[in-house]
Amino acid sequence: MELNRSGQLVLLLLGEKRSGKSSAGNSILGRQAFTKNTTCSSREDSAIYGKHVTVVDTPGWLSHTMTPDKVSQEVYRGLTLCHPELHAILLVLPTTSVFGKEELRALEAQLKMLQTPTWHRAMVLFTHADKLGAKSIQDHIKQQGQTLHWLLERCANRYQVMTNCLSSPKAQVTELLEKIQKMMETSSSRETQNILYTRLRRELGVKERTWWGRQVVEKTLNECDECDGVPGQMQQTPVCSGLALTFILLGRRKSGKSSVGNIILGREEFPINQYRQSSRCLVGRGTVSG
Ligand SMILES: Nc1nc2c(ncn2[C@@H]2O[C@H](COP(=O)(O)OP(=O)(O)OP(=O)(O)O)[C@@H](O)[C@H]2O)c(=O)[nH]1
Ligand SMILES: [Mg+2]
Repeated sequence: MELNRSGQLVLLLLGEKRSGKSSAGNSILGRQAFTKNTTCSSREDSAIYGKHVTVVDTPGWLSHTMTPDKVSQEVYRGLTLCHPELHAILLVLPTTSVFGKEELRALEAQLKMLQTPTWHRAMVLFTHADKLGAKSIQDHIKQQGQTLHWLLERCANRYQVMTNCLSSPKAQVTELLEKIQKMMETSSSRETQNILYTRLRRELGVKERTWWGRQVVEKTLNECDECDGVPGQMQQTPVCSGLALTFILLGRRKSGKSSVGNIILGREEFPINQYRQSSRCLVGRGTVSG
């Protein structure tokens, strides 16, 4: 299996206490590398399909009571153990418990403390897959609430199931590594896009501009990744309901934004006046081709 050019893969396991992180680390590495009841972060390696795989295990946080500072510090130290480069963050969730708002808040608080872009390399790892019985993981996800759906959306719907028992299916580890490889390819093409975009801006001599006295700093997509997702904002954020699409029209004066908006919506939603320019942002909604 082709993993990455350097042939090395570094994975970080994060999650609530007793979610199955150490056991998942052992399943991935194919040996008893980590012991139960983790109090300190540690890294262990194995050769898998001829590739050097490093797993960093961390102690779990608590969602329903205050996580001790020592645990948060160890989670952060886990990140520092991910050298030369962190390739994937596995957010470990047991299929045996509900992932509600409190759990999401605790997860986001810990991710924030890491102060590193997360979502473009995050994947949900569902442990205790054996306890699903006849139920499929898709059914499990469907039965869980909006919070899990939101988390999966944040992870671009990347997830893997895992049974961490003696009889754990080897195929689950192979599938996981394949999904991580695909995720790395996608995020590296995004990074390439960012580099090209920055180079183009430089070549065109586009300077950063000041708006309302504030410097508009060019952010990479990865940095922007971190700007949203505050749990308290969940209700205020418009949720895309299946087929809804949202566009924002940006451009210089008289470039035809309002006209384009009208063409898309198929009606005169945005006033067009040859002599007066738009001075406020407007929102229009409509049904287009169903
Ligand atoms: N049946 C079953 N048990 C599991 C599975 N994964 C973990 N366990 C059990 O769940 C318990 C907790 O697993 P750990 O791997 O120690 O969980 P952890 O997240 O590392 O826990 P902390 O280090 O305390 O945060 C252990 O008793 C494991 O044997 C699984 O997929 N199936
Ligand atoms: Mg552990």
